[in-house]
Amino acid sequence: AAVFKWEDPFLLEELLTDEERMVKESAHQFCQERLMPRILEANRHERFDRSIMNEFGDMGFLGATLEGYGCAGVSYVAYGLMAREVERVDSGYRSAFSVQSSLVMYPIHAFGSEEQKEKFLPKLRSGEFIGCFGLTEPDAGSDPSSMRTRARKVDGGYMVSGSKTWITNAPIADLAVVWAKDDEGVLRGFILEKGMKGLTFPKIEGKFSLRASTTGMIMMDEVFVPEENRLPGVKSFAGPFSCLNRARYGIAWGVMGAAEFCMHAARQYTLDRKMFGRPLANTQLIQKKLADMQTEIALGLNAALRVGRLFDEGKVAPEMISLIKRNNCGKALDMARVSRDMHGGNGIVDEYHVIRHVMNLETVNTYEGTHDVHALILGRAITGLNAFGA
Ligand code: TGC
Ligand code: FAD
Repeated sequence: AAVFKWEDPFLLEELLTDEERMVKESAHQFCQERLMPRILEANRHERFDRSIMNEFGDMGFLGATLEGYGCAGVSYVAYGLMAREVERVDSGYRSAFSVQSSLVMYPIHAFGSEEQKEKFLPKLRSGEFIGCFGLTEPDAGSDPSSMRTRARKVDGGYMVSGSKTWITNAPIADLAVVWAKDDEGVLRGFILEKGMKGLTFPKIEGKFSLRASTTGMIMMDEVFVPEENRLPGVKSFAGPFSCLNRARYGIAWGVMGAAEFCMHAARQYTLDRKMFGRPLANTQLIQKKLADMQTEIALGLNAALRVGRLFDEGKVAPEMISLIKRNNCGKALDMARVSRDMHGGNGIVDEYHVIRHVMNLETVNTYEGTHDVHALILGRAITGLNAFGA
């Protein structure tokens, strides 16, 4: 007879290849054994342990979908499974993993020269180098095309000036992939290296969200960037957006990991806790909340798997990614809030971990295109009318 597994209602596990199942299991074990014990203190003290990047490297997580340069060359589904396991622990750790893989290594692999690939990819893959991605500016968030950062052509390279903000990993970065417009207004991508004159990475303090991830700015005051550090394969926003497609796809999986943590915690807590003479889980309202969570997680994971398969078949459209990024982030945030409520007063204490997921998911719902911006991307596809600008 067919079985119903409450934690995997549609038997998603059976839809994975042997390699993907292995990736998932080793990622799960690593994240639970190595990351979970550190997260409470890291979040309390706003600390990112730099050695986590080396450990990600040792696990083969960094740039895992890429071919060559020591990268693992696994499927996009396997990449999604890694994101899910990392974010089951913390969205900040998943951020560090996504940025390095999808926003730094991918563009160097896709748009870089052979020399750039050989110089940077092996060290990024191992975690010896940390990279960051500078698109957002203080006055250009949802609308990156209004950016002010400029790359003026000079002898032997470019003078880059401007500022980027909300940049994950910037304060600990060895290099930054920075997007800037040239003299003709054409978008270009550059690899800026720590130590270049005029380049600084100030830290943003006081975040209530993603506290275990370091966030900062990239300040560029007439930074000379030699021609050999320009990404030769990019000359439009299609470049950075193709990086975002990959990161957004990983986020759609990742947030389901955070949601699963919150649901499992709420289930256990309400089984254990008695109120009015019986376990909380033995009440109709609590069971309805658990059923809602189980449903959203099952739908969200199966949608992410479908998009992952299409990615691997070369048939993914950006709108598919907008749909799952938007829905899975919004639903995960709702579920984390409900789980927090089900934990009562304990729900606000970091030792139960749920409030940390609530706080983190506020950011995840906003970065990589806000919940509403992805609605507008879908709205444009549905109606043929562009609600963004003029
Ligand atoms: P639009 O006219 O739509 O497009 C301009 C050019 O880009 C192409 N394009 C895409 N290509 C590939 N994938 C996509 N998803 C693409 N979307 C657009 C398009 O075909 C066109 O190409 P070409 O060659 O004809 O020039 O541009 P628009 O200015 O109207 O765009 C509007 C909008 C709102 C969709 C876009 O600006 C947007 O996505 N805004 C959101 C900004 C955003 O997501 N920022 C993320 C910053 S990075 C980040 O948050 C990292 S956090 C990571 C972490 O810590 O985990
Ligand atoms: P705004 O664009 O000012 O939006 C404010 C509000 O207005 C939102 O609710 C939005 O949905 C809404 N809105 C905007 N336009 C419209 C419209 N046309 N119609 C209706 N509503 C609209 N960026 C990077 O480049 N690299 C990184 O590594 C990175 N890491 C980040 C890490 C963290 C912790 C955070 C918080 C952000 C990070 N970001 C990064 C930036 C992130 O991508 C932006 O915050 C995001 O794109 C939104 O931009 P904004 O914050 O300027 O908000």
